[in-house]
Amino acid sequence: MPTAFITGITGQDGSYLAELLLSKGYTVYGLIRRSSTFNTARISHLYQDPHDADYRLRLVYGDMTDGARLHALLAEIKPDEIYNLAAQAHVKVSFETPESTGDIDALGVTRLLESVREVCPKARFYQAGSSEMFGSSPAPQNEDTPMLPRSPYAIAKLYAHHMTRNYREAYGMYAVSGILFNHESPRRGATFVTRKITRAVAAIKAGAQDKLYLGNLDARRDWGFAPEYVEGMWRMLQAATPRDYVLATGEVHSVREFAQRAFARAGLDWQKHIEIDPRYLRPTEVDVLQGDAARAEHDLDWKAATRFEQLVDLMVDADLHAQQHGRGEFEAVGRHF
Ligand code: NAP
Ligand code: F7E
Repeated sequence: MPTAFITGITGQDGSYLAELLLSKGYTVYGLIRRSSTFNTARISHLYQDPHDADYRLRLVYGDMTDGARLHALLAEIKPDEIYNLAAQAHVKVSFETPESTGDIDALGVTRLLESVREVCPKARFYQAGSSEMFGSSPAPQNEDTPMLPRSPYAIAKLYAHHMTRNYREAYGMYAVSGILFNHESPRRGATFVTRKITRAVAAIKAGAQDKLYLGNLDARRDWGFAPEYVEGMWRMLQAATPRDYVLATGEVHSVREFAQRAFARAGLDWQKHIEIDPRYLRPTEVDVLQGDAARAEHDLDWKAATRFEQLVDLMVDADLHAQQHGRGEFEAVGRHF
């Protein structure tokens, strides 16, 4: 069975991808960072004792800023597939930390690609590209839409996107960049707007909180369900020819609409609880992202299934459940979500 190497395995997407690949029989190596607190809550339900007979989830320490370590790991593991999901993934934070965001999200990819070229050039490489790269380009956006990034995060991702293409064209490597629109789940990080809203709804419903402070309610996004998007990543690496693909639902909603639906799901009036705090505004905003995933549907038979209302409801329900049972940020979700 194949061996995969996942960077960013402790993140939302990494945890779903690890589940998917393990269920297909892969041996999965996951890169984790040393941290003074546990950062493995999203994959704790997948943990295996190294002495297990079927020990297929193997966690290894490293960092995207440490090229020597990445090189040594690839030389040792010799993976068949590499999924580069590690990133400083928060757009607003990237305005405060542009240099380290570039180091991890842009140069980190070059470190990895160089090592792949040197030690395992036949490995198939997936780069986690982002719809943020389109920035201010008019919607709907597809693979041919010009990219006009509007944040240090998006600019770093665009560098990585072009590097991935360049390694494919210059060295004939199977390297692809998935241009993924926003995808969410009960495992979404708590400071991204969807999860920030659904966690607040649960806390307000329980009487533990009264107000939710947000930034731009007019921003519009194309929100899909994360487990379906990691399936798309896998399909990109199984195709006969390496190509870059957009993954999106094609449906667009505002932050306001997300909040309205989320509060209503819990029987609450959003207008009584939401206040605007300018600290959550971005120096340059991306107003509307709406993807056209026709190429992925045609070539990969991939199509987003979960619609906006279902997504909001399942995220609210998971956070209400977690709140009621006094569970931690990701404990309530386990294998189910
Ligand atoms: P996430 O939940 O924020 O996870 C990010 C992962 O990267 C975590 O495992 C994190 O480790 C790891 N990481 C951060 N800095 C690192 C470093 N210096 N070295 C090694 N690992 C590092 O993000 P996500 O939502 O799963 O997104 C996965 C990828 O897809 C990211 O590259 C993101 O930019 C991209 N993307 C996401 C979306 C989306 O809507 N979710 C859309 C388009 C593209 P810790 O747990 O230790 O922090
Ligand atoms: O913001 C607005 C904010 O932080 C969505 C990442 O996964 O998707 C994500 O980036 C919108 C923006 O995600 C708050 O201004 C309002 O317009 O949830 P977000 P994002 O910036 O779209 C892309 C595709 C990625 O690649 C990224 O890695 O919501 N907004 N009020 C707010 N956003 C946040 N975070 N917090 C607020 O209070």
